[in-house]
Amino acid sequence: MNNDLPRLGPDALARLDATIERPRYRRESLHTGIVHLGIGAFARAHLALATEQAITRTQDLRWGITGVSMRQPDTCDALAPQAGLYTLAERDAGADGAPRERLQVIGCLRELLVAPRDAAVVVERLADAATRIVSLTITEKGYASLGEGSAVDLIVRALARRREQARGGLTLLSLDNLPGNGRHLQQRVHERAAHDAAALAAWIDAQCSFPNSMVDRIVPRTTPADVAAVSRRLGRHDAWPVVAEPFFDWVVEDHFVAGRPGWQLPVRFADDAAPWEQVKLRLVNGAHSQIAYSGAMAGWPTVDAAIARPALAAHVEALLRDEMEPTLPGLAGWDRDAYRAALLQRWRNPALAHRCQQIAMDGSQKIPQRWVAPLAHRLAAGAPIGRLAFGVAAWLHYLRGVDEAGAAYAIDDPLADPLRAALPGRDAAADARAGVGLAAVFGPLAGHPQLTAEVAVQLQRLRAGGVEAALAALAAGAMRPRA
Ligand code: CS2
Repeated sequence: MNNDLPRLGPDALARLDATIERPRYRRESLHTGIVHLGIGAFARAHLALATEQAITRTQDLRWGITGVSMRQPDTCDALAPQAGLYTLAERDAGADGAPRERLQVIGCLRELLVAPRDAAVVVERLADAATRIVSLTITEKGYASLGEGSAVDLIVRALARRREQARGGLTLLSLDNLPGNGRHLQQRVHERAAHDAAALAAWIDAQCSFPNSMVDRIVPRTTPADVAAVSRRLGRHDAWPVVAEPFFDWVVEDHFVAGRPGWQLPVRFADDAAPWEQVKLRLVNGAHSQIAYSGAMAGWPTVDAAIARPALAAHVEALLRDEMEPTLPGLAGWDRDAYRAALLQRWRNPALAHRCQQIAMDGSQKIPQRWVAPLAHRLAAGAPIGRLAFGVAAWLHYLRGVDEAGAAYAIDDPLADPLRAALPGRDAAADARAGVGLAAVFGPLAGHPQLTAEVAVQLQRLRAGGVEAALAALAAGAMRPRA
Protein backbone atom coordinates (compact mmCIF):
# COMPACT_ATOMS: atom_id res chain seq x y z
CA MET A 1 0.00 0.00 0.00
CA ASN A 2 1.14 3.54 0.69
CA ASN A 3 3.74 2.38 3.07
CA ASP A 4 5.53 1.04 0.01
CA LEU A 5 5.82 4.59 -1.26
CA PRO A 6 8.87 6.56 -0.18
CA ARG A 7 8.11 9.14 2.50
CA LEU A 8 7.29 12.72 1.59
CA GLY A 9 10.34 14.88 2.28
CA PRO A 10 12.36 17.75 0.83
CA ASP A 11 13.88 15.49 -1.81
CA ALA A 12 10.43 14.83 -3.27
CA LEU A 13 9.54 18.43 -4.00
CA ALA A 14 11.28 18.77 -7.35
CA ARG A 15 9.72 15.58 -8.58
CA LEU A 16 6.05 16.15 -7.80
CA ASP A 17 3.48 16.23 -10.56
CA ALA A 18 3.33 19.71 -12.11
CA THR A 19 -0.27 20.22 -10.94
CA ILE A 20 0.77 20.01 -7.28
CA GLU A 21 1.74 23.34 -5.74
CA ARG A 22 4.86 23.28 -3.54
CA PRO A 23 7.15 25.65 -1.60
CA ARG A 24 8.85 28.09 -3.93
CA TYR A 25 11.29 29.81 -1.58
CA ARG A 26 14.56 28.88 0.16
CA ARG A 27 13.03 26.65 2.75
CA GLU A 28 16.35 25.85 4.41
CA SER A 29 16.73 29.55 5.29
CA LEU A 30 13.29 29.94 6.84
CA HIS A 31 13.24 31.13 10.50
CA THR A 32 10.49 30.82 13.06
CA GLY A 33 8.53 34.07 13.30
CA ILE A 34 5.25 32.46 14.39
CA VAL A 35 4.77 29.92 17.14
CA HIS A 36 1.40 28.25 16.80
CA LEU A 37 -0.11 26.56 19.86
CA GLY A 38 -2.55 23.78 18.94
CA ILE A 39 -1.20 22.68 15.56
CA GLY A 40 -4.21 20.61 14.50
CA ALA A 41 -5.79 20.20 11.11
CA PHE A 42 -7.48 23.60 11.16
CA ALA A 43 -4.30 25.64 11.63
CA ARG A 44 -2.50 23.60 9.00
CA ALA A 45 -5.28 24.30 6.47
CA HIS A 46 -5.81 27.97 7.36
CA LEU A 47 -3.07 30.03 9.03
CA ALA A 48 -0.33 27.94 7.45
CA LEU A 49 -1.81 28.26 3.95
CA ALA A 50 -2.18 32.06 4.21
CA THR A 51 1.37 32.27 5.56
CA GLU A 52 2.74 29.96 2.87
CA GLN A 53 1.20 32.18 0.17
CA ALA A 54 2.65 35.30 1.83
CA ILE A 55 6.15 33.83 2.06
CA THR A 56 5.99 32.69 -1.55
CA ARG A 57 4.88 36.10 -2.76
CA THR A 58 7.22 38.25 -0.65
CA GLN A 59 10.15 35.82 -0.24
CA ASP A 60 10.29 37.13 3.34
CA LEU A 61 11.83 34.21 5.21
CA ARG A 62 11.14 35.50 8.72
CA TRP A 63 7.71 33.87 8.93
CA GLY A 64 8.26 30.17 9.32
CA ILE A 65 5.99 28.46 11.84
CA THR A 66 6.89 26.35 14.85
CA GLY A 67 3.84 24.20 15.52
CA VAL A 68 3.11 23.01 19.04
CA SER A 69 0.69 20.19 19.88
CA MET A 70 -0.83 20.84 23.27
CA ARG A 71 -1.51 17.22 24.19
CA GLN A 72 -0.81 14.37 21.81
CA PRO A 73 2.51 13.74 20.04
CA ASP A 74 0.82 12.30 16.91
CA THR A 75 1.12 15.34 14.60
CA CYS A 76 4.73 15.82 15.58
CA ASP A 77 5.54 12.14 15.21
CA ALA A 78 3.91 12.02 11.76
CA LEU A 79 5.45 15.20 10.39
CA ALA A 80 8.94 15.22 11.89
CA PRO A 81 10.15 12.45 9.51
CA GLN A 82 8.77 14.61 6.66
CA ALA A 83 10.75 17.68 7.82
CA GLY A 84 7.38 19.30 8.58
CA LEU A 85 6.14 19.02 4.99
CA TYR A 86 2.53 17.98 4.52
CA THR A 87 -0.14 18.16 1.86
CA LEU A 88 -3.26 20.29 1.88
CA ALA A 89 -6.06 18.78 -0.23
CA GLU A 90 -8.88 21.18 -1.13
CA ARG A 91 -11.91 19.20 -2.22
CA ASP A 92 -15.36 19.76 -3.61
CA ALA A 93 -17.42 18.67 -6.58
CA GLY A 94 -17.88 20.46 -9.88
CA ALA A 95 -21.26 21.45 -11.32
CA ASP A 96 -21.52 17.99 -12.87
CA GLY A 97 -20.99 16.39 -9.46
CA ALA A 98 -17.53 15.07 -10.35
CA PRO A 99 -15.01 15.34 -7.51
CA ARG A 100 -12.34 18.03 -7.74
CA GLU A 101 -9.18 18.27 -5.71
CA ARG A 102 -6.32 20.75 -5.51
CA LEU A 103 -3.14 19.58 -3.78
CA GLN A 104 -0.50 21.81 -2.27
CA VAL A 105 2.53 20.74 -0.28
CA ILE A 106 3.02 23.30 2.49
CA GLY A 107 6.54 24.12 3.65
CA CYS A 108 6.24 26.90 6.22
CA LEU A 109 5.79 24.54 9.17
CA ARG A 110 9.47 24.23 9.93
CA GLU A 111 9.46 22.70 13.39
CA LEU A 112 7.10 20.61 15.53
CA LEU A 113 6.98 20.37 19.30
CA VAL A 114 4.75 18.67 21.85
CA ALA A 115 3.96 20.82 24.89
CA PRO A 116 3.94 18.12 27.58
CA ARG A 117 7.19 16.64 26.26
CA ASP A 118 9.06 19.80 25.19
CA ALA A 119 7.73 22.50 27.53
CA ALA A 120 11.14 24.11 28.06
CA VAL A 121 11.81 24.34 24.32
CA VAL A 122 8.34 25.74 23.72
CA VAL A 123 8.96 28.54 26.24
CA GLU A 124 12.37 29.16 24.66
CA ARG A 125 10.79 29.51 21.19
CA LEU A 126 8.10 31.80 22.49
CA ALA A 127 10.75 33.95 24.15
CA ASP A 128 13.07 33.93 21.14
CA ALA A 129 13.90 37.34 19.71
CA ALA A 130 12.88 36.22 16.21
CA THR A 131 9.38 35.19 17.33
CA ARG A 132 6.86 37.92 16.61
CA ILE A 133 3.47 36.24 16.64
CA VAL A 134 2.00 33.54 18.83
CA SER A 135 -1.18 32.18 17.33
CA LEU A 136 -3.58 29.75 18.95
CA THR A 137 -6.19 27.15 18.08
CA ILE A 138 -6.65 25.42 21.42
CA THR A 139 -10.48 25.04 21.18
CA GLU A 140 -13.04 26.67 23.44
CA LYS A 141 -12.08 24.67 26.50
CA GLY A 142 -8.37 25.46 26.12
CA TYR A 143 -8.90 28.95 27.53
CA ALA A 144 -10.41 27.68 30.76
CA SER A 145 -7.13 26.15 31.85
CA LEU A 146 -4.44 28.37 33.38
CA GLY A 147 -2.58 25.52 35.08
CA GLU A 148 0.99 24.46 34.50
CA GLY A 149 1.64 23.48 30.89
CA SER A 150 -1.54 25.16 29.59
CA ALA A 151 -1.27 27.54 26.65
CA VAL A 152 -1.79 30.57 28.87
CA ASP A 153 0.84 29.33 31.34
CA LEU A 154 3.45 28.79 28.60
CA ILE A 155 2.73 32.22 27.13
CA VAL A 156 3.03 34.01 30.47
CA ARG A 157 6.27 32.22 31.35
CA ALA A 158 7.74 33.22 28.00
CA LEU A 159 6.55 36.81 28.28
CA ALA A 160 8.19 37.07 31.70
CA ARG A 161 11.43 35.94 30.10
CA ARG A 162 11.09 38.42 27.23
CA ARG A 163 10.60 41.20 29.74
CA GLU A 164 13.65 40.17 31.80
CA GLN A 165 15.77 39.99 28.69
CA ALA A 166 14.47 43.29 27.34
CA ARG A 167 13.05 41.65 24.23
CA GLY A 168 9.98 43.21 22.69
CA GLY A 169 6.40 42.14 23.11
CA LEU A 170 4.43 39.79 20.87
CA THR A 171 1.19 39.69 19.00
CA LEU A 172 -1.02 37.02 20.55
CA LEU A 173 -3.50 35.90 17.97
CA SER A 174 -6.40 33.64 18.89
CA LEU A 175 -7.98 31.76 15.98
CA ASP A 176 -10.60 29.98 18.05
CA ASN A 177 -14.36 30.11 17.59
CA LEU A 178 -15.07 32.47 20.47
CA PRO A 179 -16.62 35.91 20.36
CA GLY A 180 -13.93 38.53 20.97
CA ASN A 181 -11.34 35.74 20.91
CA GLY A 182 -8.44 38.21 21.21
CA ARG A 183 -10.02 40.02 24.17
CA HIS A 184 -10.78 36.69 25.77
CA LEU A 185 -7.16 35.57 25.45
CA GLN A 186 -5.96 38.92 26.75
CA GLN A 187 -8.10 38.55 29.87
CA ARG A 188 -6.80 35.07 30.59
CA VAL A 189 -3.17 36.11 30.05
CA HIS A 190 -3.64 39.21 32.17
CA GLU A 191 -5.27 37.24 34.97
CA ARG A 192 -2.50 34.67 35.04
CA ALA A 193 0.30 37.28 34.77
CA ALA A 194 -1.21 39.50 37.47
CA HIS A 195 -1.24 36.46 39.73
CA ASP A 196 2.56 36.24 39.26
CA ALA A 197 3.45 39.95 39.31
CA ALA A 198 1.51 43.15 38.71
CA ALA A 199 4.51 44.63 36.89
CA LEU A 200 4.52 41.74 34.40
CA ALA A 201 0.83 42.23 33.70
CA ALA A 202 1.44 45.94 33.08
CA TRP A 203 4.38 45.18 30.76
CA ILE A 204 2.20 42.78 28.75
CA ASP A 205 -0.58 45.35 28.49
CA ALA A 206 1.91 47.89 27.15
CA GLN A 207 4.00 45.64 24.87
CA CYS A 208 1.66 43.01 23.45
CA SER A 209 -1.41 43.08 21.25
CA PHE A 210 -4.33 40.66 21.08
CA PRO A 211 -6.18 41.18 17.79
CA ASN A 212 -9.63 39.67 17.49
CA SER A 213 -10.18 37.56 14.43
CA MET A 214 -12.84 35.56 12.65
CA VAL A 215 -11.73 32.39 10.91
CA ASP A 216 -13.87 30.25 8.67
CA ARG A 217 -12.92 27.09 6.86
CA ILE A 218 -14.36 23.59 7.18
CA VAL A 219 -11.53 21.17 7.96
CA PRO A 220 -12.69 17.68 8.93
CA ARG A 221 -10.44 15.33 10.82
CA THR A 222 -8.11 13.48 8.42
CA THR A 223 -8.98 9.80 7.96
CA PRO A 224 -6.80 6.82 6.92
CA ALA A 225 -8.64 6.90 3.57
CA ASP A 226 -7.50 10.53 3.08
CA VAL A 227 -3.93 9.55 3.86
CA ALA A 228 -4.09 6.76 1.28
CA ALA A 229 -5.73 8.87 -1.45
CA VAL A 230 -3.44 11.87 -1.05
CA SER A 231 -0.33 9.70 -0.89
CA ARG A 232 -1.39 7.91 -4.05
CA ARG A 233 -1.71 11.19 -5.98
CA LEU A 234 1.50 12.51 -4.51
CA GLY A 235 3.49 9.38 -5.29
CA ARG A 236 4.91 9.73 -1.77
CA HIS A 237 3.63 8.62 1.59
CA ASP A 238 2.31 11.63 3.53
CA ALA A 239 1.44 10.33 7.00
CA TRP A 240 -0.76 13.31 7.89
CA PRO A 241 -2.21 15.47 5.14
CA VAL A 242 -5.13 17.84 5.79
CA VAL A 243 -8.37 18.02 3.84
CA ALA A 244 -10.40 21.22 3.55
CA GLU A 245 -13.13 22.86 1.55
CA PRO A 246 -11.96 25.43 -1.06
CA PHE A 247 -13.76 28.20 0.88
CA PHE A 248 -11.45 30.32 3.07
CA ASP A 249 -12.23 33.36 5.18
CA TRP A 250 -10.28 35.31 7.76
CA VAL A 251 -11.07 38.76 9.12
CA VAL A 252 -8.37 40.00 11.44
CA GLU A 253 -7.70 43.25 13.26
CA ASP A 254 -4.47 44.71 11.95
CA HIS A 255 -2.76 45.31 15.31
CA PHE A 256 0.55 43.46 15.09
CA VAL A 257 3.12 44.96 17.46
CA ALA A 258 6.11 43.25 15.85
CA GLY A 259 5.06 42.98 12.21
CA ARG A 260 3.29 40.21 10.34
CA PRO A 261 3.58 38.23 7.10
CA GLY A 262 2.34 39.93 3.96
CA TRP A 263 -1.00 38.12 4.10
CA GLN A 264 -3.26 39.11 1.24
CA LEU A 265 -6.77 38.46 0.06
CA PRO A 266 -8.66 36.33 0.87
CA VAL A 267 -7.35 37.51 4.26
CA ARG A 268 -9.28 40.66 5.17
CA PHE A 269 -8.17 43.29 7.66
CA ALA A 270 -10.70 45.18 9.75
CA ASP A 271 -10.64 47.72 12.59
CA ASP A 272 -13.11 45.60 14.50
CA ALA A 273 -13.47 41.89 13.78
CA ALA A 274 -16.00 41.24 16.56
CA PRO A 275 -19.15 41.78 14.43
CA TRP A 276 -17.79 39.36 11.83
CA GLU A 277 -17.11 36.81 14.52
CA GLN A 278 -20.68 37.17 15.72
CA VAL A 279 -22.03 36.59 12.21
CA LYS A 280 -19.84 33.56 11.71
CA LEU A 281 -20.39 31.98 15.13
CA ARG A 282 -24.17 32.20 14.91
CA LEU A 283 -24.68 31.34 11.26
CA VAL A 284 -21.89 28.89 10.46
CA ASN A 285 -21.25 27.31 13.84
CA GLY A 286 -24.73 27.78 15.31
CA ALA A 287 -26.38 25.96 12.43
CA HIS A 288 -23.52 23.46 12.22
CA SER A 289 -24.20 22.28 15.77
CA GLN A 290 -27.90 21.82 14.95
CA ILE A 291 -26.99 19.75 11.88
CA ALA A 292 -24.57 17.75 14.02
CA TYR A 293 -27.01 16.75 16.79
CA SER A 294 -29.83 16.04 14.33
CA GLY A 295 -27.59 14.02 12.04
CA ALA A 296 -25.88 12.07 14.81
CA MET A 297 -29.25 10.98 16.23
CA ALA A 298 -31.05 10.29 12.97
CA GLY A 299 -28.22 8.27 11.44
CA TRP A 300 -27.09 10.85 8.87
CA PRO A 301 -23.39 10.45 9.63
CA THR A 302 -21.95 13.42 7.74
CA VAL A 303 -22.98 17.02 7.22
CA ASP A 304 -23.65 16.52 3.51
CA ALA A 305 -25.78 13.44 4.21
CA ALA A 306 -27.75 15.38 6.84
CA ILE A 307 -28.33 18.50 4.76
CA ALA A 308 -29.50 16.31 1.87
CA ARG A 309 -32.62 15.56 3.96
CA PRO A 310 -35.19 18.12 2.76
CA ALA A 311 -36.72 18.48 6.24
CA LEU A 312 -33.38 19.37 7.83
CA ALA A 313 -32.34 21.68 4.98
CA ALA A 314 -35.62 23.58 5.25
CA HIS A 315 -35.24 23.84 9.02
CA VAL A 316 -31.67 25.08 8.83
CA GLU A 317 -32.52 27.65 6.19
CA ALA A 318 -35.43 28.95 8.28
CA LEU A 319 -33.26 28.95 11.41
CA LEU A 320 -30.68 31.13 9.68
CA ARG A 321 -33.13 33.48 7.98
CA ASP A 322 -35.82 33.84 10.60
CA GLU A 323 -34.11 33.34 13.94
CA MET A 324 -30.35 33.94 13.59
CA GLU A 325 -29.96 36.75 11.05
CA PRO A 326 -32.40 39.12 12.80
CA THR A 327 -30.08 39.02 15.85
CA LEU A 328 -27.10 40.28 13.82
CA PRO A 329 -26.01 43.79 12.92
CA GLY A 330 -25.88 44.86 9.28
CA LEU A 331 -22.28 44.95 8.06
CA ALA A 332 -20.87 46.76 5.06
CA GLY A 333 -20.14 44.17 2.38
CA TRP A 334 -22.28 41.47 3.98
CA ASP A 335 -25.12 40.18 1.80
CA ARG A 336 -27.25 37.93 4.00
CA ASP A 337 -29.01 36.11 1.19
CA ALA A 338 -25.80 35.34 -0.65
CA TYR A 339 -24.05 34.31 2.59
CA ARG A 340 -26.89 31.94 3.51
CA ALA A 341 -27.02 30.39 0.04
CA ALA A 342 -23.24 29.92 0.00
CA LEU A 343 -23.34 28.32 3.43
CA LEU A 344 -25.95 25.76 2.41
CA GLN A 345 -23.83 25.02 -0.63
CA ARG A 346 -20.70 24.54 1.52
CA TRP A 347 -22.52 22.01 3.68
CA ARG A 348 -23.58 20.10 0.58
CA ASN A 349 -19.92 19.56 -0.38
CA PRO A 350 -19.90 15.77 -0.98
CA ALA A 351 -16.11 15.47 -0.89
CA LEU A 352 -15.49 16.33 2.77
CA ALA A 353 -17.37 13.66 4.74
CA HIS A 354 -17.38 15.96 7.77
CA ARG A 355 -18.71 13.76 10.54
CA CYS A 356 -21.62 14.97 12.65
CA GLN A 357 -20.07 13.27 15.67
CA GLN A 358 -16.95 15.41 15.32
CA ILE A 359 -18.91 18.66 15.44
CA ALA A 360 -21.14 17.31 18.23
CA MET A 361 -18.27 17.10 20.71
CA ASP A 362 -17.82 19.70 23.47
CA GLY A 363 -21.39 20.94 23.20
CA SER A 364 -21.28 22.53 26.64
CA GLN A 365 -18.39 24.71 25.48
CA LYS A 366 -19.83 25.64 22.08
CA ILE A 367 -23.49 26.28 22.82
CA PRO A 368 -23.05 29.51 24.83
CA GLN A 369 -21.69 31.57 21.93
CA ARG A 370 -23.56 29.72 19.20
CA TRP A 371 -27.10 29.56 20.62
CA VAL A 372 -27.41 31.28 23.98
CA ALA A 373 -26.47 34.73 22.73
CA PRO A 374 -29.06 34.72 19.88
CA LEU A 375 -31.66 33.12 22.17
CA ALA A 376 -31.18 35.90 24.71
CA HIS A 377 -31.54 38.48 21.96
CA ARG A 378 -34.81 36.99 20.72
CA LEU A 379 -36.33 36.34 24.13
CA ALA A 380 -35.64 39.94 25.11
CA ALA A 381 -37.41 41.07 21.92
CA GLY A 382 -40.36 38.72 22.43
CA ALA A 383 -39.53 37.03 19.11
CA PRO A 384 -40.19 33.34 18.32
CA ILE A 385 -37.47 30.84 19.30
CA GLY A 386 -38.90 27.55 18.02
CA ARG A 387 -36.00 26.71 15.76
CA LEU A 388 -33.32 27.64 18.27
CA ALA A 389 -35.17 25.63 20.93
CA PHE A 390 -35.16 22.65 18.56
CA GLY A 391 -31.35 22.75 18.68
CA VAL A 392 -31.30 22.69 22.48
CA ALA A 393 -33.73 19.79 22.48
CA ALA A 394 -31.65 17.95 19.89
CA TRP A 395 -28.57 18.40 22.08
CA LEU A 396 -30.37 17.02 25.13
CA HIS A 397 -31.67 14.16 22.97
CA TYR A 398 -28.09 13.49 21.84
CA LEU A 399 -26.80 13.41 25.42
CA ARG A 400 -28.61 10.14 26.03
CA GLY A 401 -25.67 8.51 24.19
CA VAL A 402 -27.71 6.23 21.93
CA ASP A 403 -28.87 7.12 18.43
CA GLU A 404 -32.25 6.37 16.92
CA ALA A 405 -31.03 3.03 15.53
CA GLY A 406 -29.90 1.99 19.02
CA ALA A 407 -26.17 2.44 18.50
CA ALA A 408 -24.31 3.77 21.53
CA TYR A 409 -21.54 6.40 21.39
CA ALA A 410 -19.46 8.25 23.97
CA ILE A 411 -20.23 11.84 24.94
CA ASP A 412 -17.00 13.76 24.40
CA ASP A 413 -17.42 16.87 26.54
CA PRO A 414 -15.57 18.27 29.56
CA LEU A 415 -18.94 18.37 31.35
CA ALA A 416 -19.93 14.83 30.31
CA ASP A 417 -20.26 13.58 33.91
CA PRO A 418 -22.44 16.37 35.28
CA LEU A 419 -24.54 16.25 32.09
CA ARG A 420 -25.13 12.54 32.48
CA ALA A 421 -26.04 13.00 36.12
CA ALA A 422 -28.44 15.84 35.37
CA LEU A 423 -30.32 14.07 32.58
CA PRO A 424 -31.60 10.69 33.60
CA GLY A 425 -33.58 10.49 30.35
CA ARG A 426 -37.00 9.55 31.69
CA ASP A 427 -39.35 12.50 31.64
CA ALA A 428 -38.83 15.10 28.88
CA ALA A 429 -40.19 17.97 30.99
CA ALA A 430 -37.87 17.12 33.90
CA ASP A 431 -34.89 16.70 31.59
CA ALA A 432 -35.62 20.00 29.83
CA ARG A 433 -35.74 21.68 33.25
CA ALA A 434 -32.45 20.09 34.27
CA GLY A 435 -30.76 20.78 30.91
CA VAL A 436 -31.85 24.40 30.51
CA GLY A 437 -31.10 24.82 34.20
CA LEU A 438 -27.38 24.31 33.62
CA ALA A 439 -25.85 27.70 34.41
CA ALA A 440 -22.47 26.66 32.97
CA VAL A 441 -24.10 26.37 29.55
CA PHE A 442 -27.12 28.68 29.57
CA GLY A 443 -25.68 31.46 31.72
CA PRO A 444 -28.24 34.24 32.10
CA LEU A 445 -30.92 32.08 30.44
CA ALA A 446 -30.50 29.15 32.83
CA GLY A 447 -33.95 28.06 33.92
CA HIS A 448 -35.72 30.52 31.60
CA PRO A 449 -39.40 29.40 31.71
CA GLN A 450 -40.31 29.94 28.04
CA LEU A 451 -37.12 28.31 26.80
CA THR A 452 -37.61 25.38 29.17
CA ALA A 453 -41.21 24.91 28.05
CA GLU A 454 -40.39 24.99 24.33
CA VAL A 455 -37.44 22.65 24.76
CA ALA A 456 -39.63 20.22 26.74
CA VAL A 457 -42.21 20.00 23.95
CA GLN A 458 -39.57 19.39 21.30
CA LEU A 459 -37.56 16.94 23.39
CA GLN A 460 -40.74 14.95 23.95
CA ARG A 461 -41.33 14.84 20.18
CA LEU A 462 -37.72 13.85 19.50
CA ARG A 463 -37.89 11.03 21.99
CA ALA A 464 -41.27 9.84 20.80
CA GLY A 465 -40.83 9.99 17.04
CA GLY A 466 -37.23 10.91 16.21
CA VAL A 467 -35.62 13.82 14.39
CA GLU A 468 -37.56 13.56 11.14
CA ALA A 469 -40.96 13.62 12.87
CA ALA A 470 -39.94 16.42 15.24
CA LEU A 471 -38.83 18.52 12.26
CA ALA A 472 -42.14 17.86 10.53
CA ALA A 473 -44.04 18.96 13.63
CA LEU A 474 -41.91 22.10 13.85
CA ALA A 475 -42.59 22.92 10.19
CA ALA A 476 -46.33 22.35 10.64
CA GLY A 477 -46.31 24.61 13.69
CA ALA A 478 -44.46 27.31 11.79
CA MET A 479 -47.09 27.25 9.05
CA ARG A 480 -50.04 27.38 11.42
CA PRO A 481 -51.42 30.93 11.51
CA ARG A 482 -50.65 32.64 14.79
CA ALA A 483 -53.55 33.29 17.11
C1 CS2 B 1 -17.48 23.24 13.70
C2 CS2 B 1 -16.31 24.14 13.29
O1 CS2 B 1 -16.54 21.45 14.90
C3 CS2 B 1 -17.20 22.49 14.97
O2 CS2 B 1 -17.66 22.88 16.04
O3 CS2 B 1 -18.63 23.99 13.81
O4 CS2 B 1 -15.09 23.49 13.41
C4 CS2 B 1 -16.50 24.68 11.87
O5 CS2 B 1 -16.34 23.66 10.93
C5 CS2 B 1 -15.52 25.79 11.56
O6 CS2 B 1 -15.58 26.75 12.55
C6 CS2 B 1 -15.85 26.39 10.20
O7 CS2 B 1 -15.18 27.58 10.05
